[in-house]
Amino acid sequence: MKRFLSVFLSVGMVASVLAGCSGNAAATNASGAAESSNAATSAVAGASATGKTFAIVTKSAGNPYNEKEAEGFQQVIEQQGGTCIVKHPEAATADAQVSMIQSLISQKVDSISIAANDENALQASLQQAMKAGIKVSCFDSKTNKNSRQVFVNQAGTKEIGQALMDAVYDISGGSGDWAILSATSQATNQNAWIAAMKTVMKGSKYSKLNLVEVAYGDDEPQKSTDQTQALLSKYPNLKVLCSPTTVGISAAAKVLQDKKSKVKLTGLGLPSEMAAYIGTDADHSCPYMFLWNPVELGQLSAYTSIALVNGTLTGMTGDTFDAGNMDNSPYKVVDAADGGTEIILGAPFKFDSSNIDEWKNVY
Ligand code: RAM
Repeated sequence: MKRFLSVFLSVGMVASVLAGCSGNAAATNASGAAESSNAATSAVAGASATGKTFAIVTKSAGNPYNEKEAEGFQQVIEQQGGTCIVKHPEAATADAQVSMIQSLISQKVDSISIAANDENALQASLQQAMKAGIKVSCFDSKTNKNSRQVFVNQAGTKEIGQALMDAVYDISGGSGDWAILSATSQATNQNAWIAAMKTVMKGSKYSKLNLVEVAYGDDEPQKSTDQTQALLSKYPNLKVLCSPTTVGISAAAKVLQDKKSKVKLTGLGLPSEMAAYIGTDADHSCPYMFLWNPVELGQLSAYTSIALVNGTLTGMTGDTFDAGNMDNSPYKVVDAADGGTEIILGAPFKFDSSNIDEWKNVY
């Protein structure tokens, strides 16, 4: 079905409507209702996964976002006739991922798709995998360019940084103290988004905003809760908290809303976890937030892995490959900022009180 998507990159800055091309967070059908992305998979001619084994390694267990990614990945692999191995490390550490990679090499899987907990620490293991003939790609959070063939990126890093920075500007009224509650200090994706925000913040428009601290909740609910409370007591003039992690934002949303705090929240959150906190009145802690569709990110990673294994994709700039019914298919490999290559799923999508009810049951 043809889909229509409204993409708002940043409030007051850019609002664009892309017709017929979702491929990311928000697909709405012609009647405007949210549509599950599960229909995005379909058999791709010449892209069979039969007889092959495809592994997905997420950042950590117990994170619904990671489970959605794995769900999309598994759907496509199994639909195309392949065997899927899903691995969620207990904690979001590189060490935990290294032992999983080692065991996948011994199992002689055909491909590994990984959301890296550290940009450089997986290099030796992933290079060993590639030397053994295993196809290696990243999704969500990348390794360095020497440790992967291609990165499946959820949205442009600069676009995410711009959307978040404009949200902080808008929600704070353009001035005052604000803080970031991130995931782990080594997470490549959060670090890239934070760096992108800091670049945007250099613009004179943002000169009255004061970033007081970047705190780390390690994508653990309790630690994220504790870090939020610590920020509130350390910075009495805090106006806005920005959490570019679904685990951090939902923990912070609860703390702020329960306390009836005046501090407002934005960042990257799952609609299903954030619906109770979204709203512009004093009773809600988060006026609006952004995300993309994690199920579709997993699906695109699966199509990428299948194409790598079948040799229809090498990961070089300019390569294109078929991704079933996904809305931006065929996808194209482009240059990434780190000198490697990437495939971009789509654009960040804004969730606010006007559309959160439509999305909260989708992901
Ligand atoms: C958390 C994870 C994930 C990130 C999302 C936005 O679930 O850190 O890597 O992409 O938040």
